[in-house]
Amino acid sequence: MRTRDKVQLVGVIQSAWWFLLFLFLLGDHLEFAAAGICSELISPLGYPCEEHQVTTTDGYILGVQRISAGIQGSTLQHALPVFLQHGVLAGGEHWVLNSPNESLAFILADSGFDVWIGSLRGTQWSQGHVSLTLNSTSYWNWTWDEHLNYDLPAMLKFVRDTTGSPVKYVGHSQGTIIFLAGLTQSSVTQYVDKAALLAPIAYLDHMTSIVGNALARLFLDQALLHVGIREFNTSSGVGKELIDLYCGLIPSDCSDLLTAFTGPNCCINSTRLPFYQQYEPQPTSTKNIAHLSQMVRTGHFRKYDYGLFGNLEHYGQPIPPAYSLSNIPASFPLMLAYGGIDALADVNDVKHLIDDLPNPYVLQYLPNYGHLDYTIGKSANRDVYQPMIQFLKGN
Ligand SMILES: *[C@@H]1O[C@H](CO)[C@@H](O)[C@H](O)[C@H]1NC(C)=O
Ligand SMILES: *[C@@H]1O[C@H](CO)[C@@H](O)[C@H](O)[C@H]1NC(C)=O
Ligand SMILES: *[C@@H]1O[C@H](CO)[C@@H](O)[C@H](O)[C@H]1NC(C)=O
Ligand SMILES: *[C@@H]1O[C@H](CO)[C@@H](O)[C@H](O)[C@H]1NC(C)=O
Ligand SMILES: CC(=O)N[C@H]1CO[C@H](CO)[C@@H](O)[C@@H]1O
Repeated sequence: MRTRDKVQLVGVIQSAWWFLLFLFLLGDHLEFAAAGICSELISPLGYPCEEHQVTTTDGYILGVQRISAGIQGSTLQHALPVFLQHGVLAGGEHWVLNSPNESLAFILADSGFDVWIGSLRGTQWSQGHVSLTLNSTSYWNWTWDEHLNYDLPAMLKFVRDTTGSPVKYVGHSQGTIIFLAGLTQSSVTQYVDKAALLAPIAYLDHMTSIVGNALARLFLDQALLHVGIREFNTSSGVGKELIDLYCGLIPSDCSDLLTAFTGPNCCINSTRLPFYQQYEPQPTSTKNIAHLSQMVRTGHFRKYDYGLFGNLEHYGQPIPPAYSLSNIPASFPLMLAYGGIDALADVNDVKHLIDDLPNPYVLQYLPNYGHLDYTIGKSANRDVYQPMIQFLKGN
């Protein structure tokens, strides 16, 4: 081979190598870009955003995002860490679905908080596991008891350890169920020193959501018997059958799955529904839907009911243990914000919850608010977030 040919060959190999490296890096980059709340919903708006992964002691790998500064001139020095916990059929994206002046995560960042966003196991952002695959029945074998016992402490400990400060907690819907249950057994107070609960839930027996009631009262036990423990995904399986049935019954409502589950709202921007539905409803486990349905049917705030023999085996008693709200420390700074037309956190159930608490805490009632107005409502900033920020920052 002549020297010139050799040089050309080396050049070709080098170019090919660079090209492969380029593809590899691009592939890596694309995979990252396709996978994260930061790259899809936060960074494009100009906010600094970090993706983190937290592994629970039972092996679930959860996505956690940090918005480490606002874009309106706030600094991070002495910023209070605040952790945002979404509800069921939503994920961490729920806090950043609207414009920066409407979405709680951005508003908090612009108000000087160090914002952390959690996503519970099973949601699009938290589907990893150290050994189980998504299509195994064991992967989906959990309810909000496990969100409380594994996901929440893993994420809160991570935020507390990373920031070195106690954390402020903001939960919505199921994010309030697990926090209230956590307060009854002191498993969250080692990480959290103040909490605001939006659309708070401990009791569900007055819930008026049509789909929720259908799930709880008609179909779910049978469905569970037929399919075993599984993912509850509104695009497939039991979830899809339920939605198809609902759409058959109330076709005019069918384009709006979010409100089908959560009932009416005062202040949702309906032109954004197609955008919300690119992300939600998020998956959960069928077993978790069964646990929520148990709350609807029984009116109790208890652990998952395995049936008489299962309960004896799991809990050493015939009925599942109660989360006793009177155990919550009376001195814990807690704010509850609830709405008059909320179909999930029904006013009667919230009043029952408040009656059972050892202290009335800080209450905010908005007669015209529904379940999703607290998170994706156009006016939540003025009506809810500004008073809540005063509460979170106050002594
Ligand atoms: C489950 O998923 C894994 C990887 O995600 C795949 O290799 C396997 O074939 C799947 N098993 C079934 C039964 O679908
Ligand atoms: C699901 O979890 C329960 C309780 O932890 C356990 O008894 C059962 O064997 C598990 N089932 C599967 C399929 O993993
Ligand atoms: C839900 O089910 C659909 C259809 O089977 C599937 O394409 C999708 O990936 C599932 N969603 C999640 C987040 O698992
Ligand atoms: C409502 O949503 C549309 C479409 O995303 C958007 O252009 C508009 O600014 C939104 N209005 C408000 C008040 O957020
Ligand atoms: C209350 C308020 O200022 N809302 C504005 C937030 O931003 C959107 C989109 O930029 C505007 O349409 C709202 O009027």
